[in-house]
Amino acid sequence: MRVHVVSDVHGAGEALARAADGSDVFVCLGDLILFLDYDDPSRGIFADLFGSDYARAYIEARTANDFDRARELSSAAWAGRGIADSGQRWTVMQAMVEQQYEELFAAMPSPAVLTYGNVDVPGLWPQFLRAGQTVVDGGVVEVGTMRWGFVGGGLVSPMRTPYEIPEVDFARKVADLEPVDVLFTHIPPAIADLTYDVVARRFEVGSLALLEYIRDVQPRYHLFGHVHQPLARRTRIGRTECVNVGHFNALRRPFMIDL
Ligand SMILES: [Mn+2]
Repeated sequence: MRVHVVSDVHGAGEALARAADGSDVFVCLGDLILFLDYDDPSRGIFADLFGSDYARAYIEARTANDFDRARELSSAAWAGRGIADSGQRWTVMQAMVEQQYEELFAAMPSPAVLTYGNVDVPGLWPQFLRAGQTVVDGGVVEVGTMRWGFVGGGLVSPMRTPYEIPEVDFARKVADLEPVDVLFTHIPPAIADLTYDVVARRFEVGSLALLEYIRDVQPRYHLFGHVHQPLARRTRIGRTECVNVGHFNALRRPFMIDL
């Protein structure tokens, strides 16, 4: 069975529309929204709102891991639009997120099995999902003779993305997952080679609960995304092959595997 998997779509709707071509099953591991494009500062919600010069400065601050500076820039930009409180900010942002979801779910192949990334707003998905697009977050689907498990979302981080879950809640979702043949998540297990981003030069947050699950259950594969430029694309934990399926927004092609 030929399976195509994408993750970290970040606004790449045109490529997404073709991503299932030639596959038997299509899987999307989330991060549909594009707030900031580190490779092209003219794309994304922040550039649309405040211009690409602002986006460039904001990206610089975040790349330097200077989150105080990033927050200052963001406060100043919102103040410049006369918007002070975070509720009002979210009203403006939500409209732009909805616009992106409108385009991305129109491009999203169907049938598809999906889970959320950390740069997603789960509460907005139901109004955009099409027939045949199934969302699984903390659950198992049977595909042929295989059991596939899905756990969505990210962990709390300094990036303050929209769907970050406290470690204890994420661990509960993982612990409640029955044994599976293939594990699909947005984030990697907590292994330094898999969580370190060599371009951003920082560790993203990986999950100890996933590491523990893989050691116990030993699925054939663990497929995930989240780390856009990882030190290692893959590693093995016992019998489990752990693979980062790649940054779809940059690669514009799916990860392909026969299962
Ligand atoms: Mn991402």
